[in-house]
Amino acid sequence: MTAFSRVPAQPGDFIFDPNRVALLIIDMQRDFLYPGGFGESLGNDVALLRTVIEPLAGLLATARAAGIPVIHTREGHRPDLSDCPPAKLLRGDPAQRIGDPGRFGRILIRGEYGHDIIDELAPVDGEMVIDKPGKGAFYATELADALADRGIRSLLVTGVTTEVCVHTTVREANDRGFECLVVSDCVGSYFPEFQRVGLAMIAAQGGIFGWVADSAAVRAALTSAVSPSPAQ
Ligand code: C5J
Repeated sequence: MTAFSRVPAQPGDFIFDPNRVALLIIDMQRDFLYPGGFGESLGNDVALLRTVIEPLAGLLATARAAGIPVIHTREGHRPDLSDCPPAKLLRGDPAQRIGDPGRFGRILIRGEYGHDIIDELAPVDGEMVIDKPGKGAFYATELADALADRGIRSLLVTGVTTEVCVHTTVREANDRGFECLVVSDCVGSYFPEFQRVGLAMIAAQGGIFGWVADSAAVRAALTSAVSPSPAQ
């Protein structure tokens, strides 16, 4: 018989099967989070994103200890930009386009230093890394197949940025029938207002896109899911 786990959340308890849940870490890349990277060069305050690192490192450690599958994503493109639609390439600051040289290598190009995941959350053996050309992690990637292969039905969603790649991915997942819990202190935005509203939008209208809870609540549920029975 399956023992379900429960996280106190908005708009109500998030109930999941610990054998069918994964931790999804969206785009925790150097270029978005490190001082001097692409994000900062566009005038953003990376300190707002960096608040995510410590709680997410804690949640990642708990997930690894609990044996929960961990999937990392990276936003970026092939060096020849063949997977970057002109509509995306031409957007933003003309002086800093995707593929242009940046402080940490060519901006958002696979294989460049800035494109890779921050050292603090570096994937370990056995963890999947999905390279995605879009904002959503399902678009033009192997994510749907990977989740199906592992029997995953519920996602603990973390990473950056809340209103862009996290939101797009949660909406894609929701439409595909996954139950998503967005971990409030493990997602971040360069814009405090977008962070607040982005989280509110997930849980609004009875959880129109999913659930929201903080990492302490999620870690408690993951830890108790693997605690040995006191009767043994
Ligand atoms: C952005 C992302 N903000 N990972 N990417 O362009 O949210």
